[in-house]
Amino acid sequence: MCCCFSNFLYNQQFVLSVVAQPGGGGANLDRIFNQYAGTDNQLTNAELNRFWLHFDDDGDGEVSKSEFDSSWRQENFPNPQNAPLFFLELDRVADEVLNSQDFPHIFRLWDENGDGFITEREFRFNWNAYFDD
Ligand SMILES: [Ca+2]
Ligand SMILES: [Ca+2]
Ligand SMILES: [Ca+2]
Repeated sequence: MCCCFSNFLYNQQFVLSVVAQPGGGGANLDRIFNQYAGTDNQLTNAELNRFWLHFDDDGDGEVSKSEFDSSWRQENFPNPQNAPLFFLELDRVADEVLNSQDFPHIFRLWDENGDGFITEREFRFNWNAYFDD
């Protein structure tokens, strides 16, 4: 009984995750969101900063274009041929690096209702808008 129920749950989850994948990028998206959002299922400013800084290979607090391009490819994120363009979109304070000057702007753009948290819906919507071709 207990076992059947967990199988049932597993199947439900499986079906949901398959349905939720638009064009194959969905699995990555779920993984990223869950990894950084934590148990409350919402991204704070600090949590989104942590996501951007995971591109910072040399740990100098700034994401250079080459760090961004190579991490984007390594992570198997969508449309790596467009990574240079994504970098330009994210470089809100245009100085050819992504750092703490840019992150709050990106956060505000992605936090659609301005409540200080990015929900999975807000994240998915903006991720797809910015990074799908
Ligand atoms: Ca760096
Ligand atoms: Ca910048
Ligand atoms: Ca929000």
